[in-house]
Amino acid sequence: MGADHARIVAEDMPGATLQVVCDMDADRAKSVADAHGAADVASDPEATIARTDVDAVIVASPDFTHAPLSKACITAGKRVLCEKPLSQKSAECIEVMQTEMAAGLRHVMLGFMRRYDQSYAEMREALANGALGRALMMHNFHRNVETPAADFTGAMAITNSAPHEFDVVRLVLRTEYASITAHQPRRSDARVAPVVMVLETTDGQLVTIEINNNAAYGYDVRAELVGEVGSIAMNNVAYTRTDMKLASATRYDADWRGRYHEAYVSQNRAFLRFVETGTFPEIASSSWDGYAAAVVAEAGVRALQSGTKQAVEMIAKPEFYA
Ligand code: ISE
Repeated sequence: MGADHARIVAEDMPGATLQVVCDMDADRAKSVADAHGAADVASDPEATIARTDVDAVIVASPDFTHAPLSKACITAGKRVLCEKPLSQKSAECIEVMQTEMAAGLRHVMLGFMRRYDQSYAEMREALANGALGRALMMHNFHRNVETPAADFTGAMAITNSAPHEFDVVRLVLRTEYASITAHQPRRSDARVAPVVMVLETTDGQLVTIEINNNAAYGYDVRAELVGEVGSIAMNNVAYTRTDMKLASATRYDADWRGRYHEAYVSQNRAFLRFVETGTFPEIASSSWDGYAAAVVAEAGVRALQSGTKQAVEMIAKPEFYA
C-alpha cells in the first residue's frame, strides 16, 4: 500500500511532492523512491515524521504501527493520512483521540477509502432522497482472492478486512452498532474460512457482512441496501464484457488496489486539501471513526471466539469530533 500511495502522490496529487519514502527495507524504499521520483529515502519513521522538509505523512506500515505513528505525527504538528485500521485496540484509538484533542487541531484522516467510492455515494443519495424509504438492512460481501499475509487468521478477517464495512455502513446508514454475532463455516483445507457477521444497529436495522479472504475467483465486493420501499445494489465494476463460445464473462480485479484506485485518488486529494486548508473533509473518516471500527471489531472477535452475541459499547463521542 505504501508503494501505491507513493505512486498516487507522484502522479495524481497536483500540489504534492513525494519527498521521502521510509521503509525498514532500504532496498524496497530505494526502489519505490526511484520509481516515483522521491527526493530521499529513510528507515526511521519518527525521524522522518520530524523532518523540516516533510509537511504531511501517509502511514501505510503494518497495522500495529498505525496508532503510534499517528500520535508521532500529531506531536510533530504534521497532518497524517493513516491506513486503516487506526488500531486493532479501541483503547489505542482513544489514546490517539486524546493526543489529537490535546493538540487542539484535527491531524488524523483515516484511510477508509470506500467512503470515496461512487457506489456507496449513490447508496447514500438514494437513502437521502427517499427513494428507498427507511433503511431496513444492508448486506455486504467482501471477498479477496487469498489472504494478504501468511499469518492471517479468522480474527484478522474481522480486525483487518471487515473495518471497511464497519466504517462505510456507519456512513451510509448514519447510525452506530448495538450488537454483533460472528460465525465461520468449515473449509476442507487449512485456509482461513469465511467469517459471516450479523450486526444490529442502534436504529433497529440489520447488517450482514461476509468476509471471505480466500474466495479464489477474484476480488469481489458487493453490497445491497434494502429499504422499506426499495433497494439499491452495487454492480461488479468492469469496463468490458467478453462474449464468446456461448458464454459471457467480465473480469474481477486481483485485489483492492485496482478496484478502488479512483477512490484512493479521491481520498488522497481530499487529504491534500486538508493539509493545505486545515479544513477536515466532509466525508473523510477521523480518529473517532477509527475508534468506532475498532470497538465493533473487538466485539466481533469476542463473538467469534465465544459463539455468542456481543454488545457493542462505545464511549460518548467527544464534541471535538462532532
Ligand atoms: C486490506 O488490508 C485492505 O484494506 C483491503 O481493502 C481489503 O479488501 C482487504 O481485505 C484487507 O486485508
